[in-house]
Amino acid sequence: MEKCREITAVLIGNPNTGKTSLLNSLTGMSLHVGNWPGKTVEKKEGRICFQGKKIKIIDLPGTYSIAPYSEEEKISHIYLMTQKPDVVIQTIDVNALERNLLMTMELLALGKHLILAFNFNKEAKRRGIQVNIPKLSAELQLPIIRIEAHTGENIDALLEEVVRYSDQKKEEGLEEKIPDYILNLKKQNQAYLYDDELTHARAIKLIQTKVAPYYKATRSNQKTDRIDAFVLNKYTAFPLFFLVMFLIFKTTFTVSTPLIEMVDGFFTLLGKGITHLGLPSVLSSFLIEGIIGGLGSVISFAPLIFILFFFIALLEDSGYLGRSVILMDRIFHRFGISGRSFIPMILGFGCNVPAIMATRTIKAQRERLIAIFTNSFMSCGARLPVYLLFAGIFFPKNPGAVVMLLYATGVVIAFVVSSILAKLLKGHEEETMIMELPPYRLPTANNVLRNAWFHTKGFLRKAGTIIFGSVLIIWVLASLPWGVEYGSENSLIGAFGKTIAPYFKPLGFGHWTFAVALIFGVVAKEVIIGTLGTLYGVGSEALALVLPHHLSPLGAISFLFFVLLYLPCLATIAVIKKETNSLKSTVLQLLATFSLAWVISFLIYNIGSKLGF
Ligand SMILES: Nc1nc2c(ncn2[C@@H]2O[C@H](COP(=O)(O)OP(=O)(O)OP(=O)(O)O)[C@@H](O)[C@H]2O)c(=O)[nH]1
Ligand SMILES: [Mg+2]
Repeated sequence: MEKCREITAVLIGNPNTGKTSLLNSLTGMSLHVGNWPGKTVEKKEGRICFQGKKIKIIDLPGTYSIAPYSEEEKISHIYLMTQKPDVVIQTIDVNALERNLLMTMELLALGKHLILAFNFNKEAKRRGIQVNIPKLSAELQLPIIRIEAHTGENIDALLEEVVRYSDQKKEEGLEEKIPDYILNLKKQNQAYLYDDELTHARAIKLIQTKVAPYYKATRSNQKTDRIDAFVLNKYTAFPLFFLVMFLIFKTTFTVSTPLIEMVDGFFTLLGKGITHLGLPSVLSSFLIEGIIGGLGSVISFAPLIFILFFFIALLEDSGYLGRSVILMDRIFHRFGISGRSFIPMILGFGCNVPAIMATRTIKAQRERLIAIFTNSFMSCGARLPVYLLFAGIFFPKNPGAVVMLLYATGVVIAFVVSSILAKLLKGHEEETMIMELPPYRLPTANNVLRNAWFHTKGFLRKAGTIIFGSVLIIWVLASLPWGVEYGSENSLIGAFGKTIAPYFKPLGFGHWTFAVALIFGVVAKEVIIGTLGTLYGVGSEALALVLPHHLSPLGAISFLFFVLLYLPCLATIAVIKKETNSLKSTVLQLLATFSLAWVISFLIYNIGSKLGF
């Protein structure tokens, strides 16, 4: 038994020091990595085999101290206090050695078996930072391994150390090995190091004296300072920010449109090919309307998803997203919102699920609730295909402008609702913004592509599972009762749609197919396209011919605003429930967003009609 015992190694360290990158390199996983503090908000683990030993590696959210402040830091705190991993690997950013080592002291005081993984060595070297590793290692009485977490350089040496350490521990029964200097510190105060300011101050002093002789920093980070002088400048910061956002969306459309058309064309051809096969009509209807119509029209948007996430990863990895929080805090503060809500907002452009989880870094509960509540107004990637499809059909001259308008409206509504909620939910928990500015780094192709592919894969998987399932149900309901004309008003789904459709009539999209699409769209927003594709036929070409019969351009705009606002998808609803831990506030949120969507679409359609659009 003893032989197969698994070694547990846990990764801990300050935020943004490369823990998740290290886990990804070690295990080949694709967990979320980005250049801003607070990405990992959950405990994650991976397993590997090394030198015939099984090693379980656990990634924890980054934290500056073992004392818990926010939700995600609690996870690390609880883990350290309750679990006994064989080895603790602390990732350390050599560029901020002293601050990082402060946590080393806390870990030592807890009696953890510690290995230090020094990361960002190349960057430190460029900045003229020198550390005498052997001497420092001897002084701290701890093994230190230099690594490059995201390329995986030297991780074998780290693993060897892990194995050696855990073997040694077994042999010597090394329990609770606490160095004398920490014991002295502890003697002065029985409590944990972080509990008391005086001890904390002593710990800082101690670290400084321990590190100082072996550490030399000649230059500050001039490159980052120079870029910041422009990027965070009072005058240039905001125009630059909007320019960046504009370019991202513009490029996403321009690059993805021909690719989407290519995939779409392929499915159209496939559909035509199947028609010529002369299959039994049920089978050919299933293949053409169900699979290709429903699924194909969704899958053709895969290039869009890839490119969108490619850019979001670029924003994250370069360090721009991280510091734009500071920038946004200036505006947000005026509305009574924390600048920390900004990262979840931008992540919401990708997908609301991880975005809502990212609100865990917001410490004040009230602000966190507001951020969760308004996140679904940030238009996620799944809604984008719906916009593009409709905008392409109804506003072929300027689809980009329509899409931008939708995104902008989402952001404005998120703002207005946040500030109203901030006034309503009065509280004194105002959070002071202290956030470390990450340095600028050249994004690595590896990470950016991995990130984009990870999400595209997720999109395709979703297409293969929930979207496929929904489309299948729709196809069956559109074919029943047997003998009825496929997808007609007399089919089951037609009858179902027609009972709900009147509620949407005042909004300008009273045809039953839209009602059905919206209902099923709650499963996942892409299903809106899948439904229309299944009911009307293959590809955007076919939809371009049919949809204008049932919808005016104004109705289309009203429909798109409704899609933007009405209800989050099931996965998002589940995560809202989980994160707020309150059924009441989840239901309240759903009712509120639905009513808001209805009112806004109503106003758009009716005012628009009056104005003669
Ligand atoms: N140049 C360089 N960049 C790295 C290295 N390791 C990680 N990074 C980058 O540093 C950033 C932070 O990496 P993560 O792995 O997400 O850091 P983390 O410690 O998990 O951060 P939290 O989850 O927020 O605590 C990312 O942009 C990585 O691409 C490295 O060895 N060299
Ligand atoms: Mg992480």
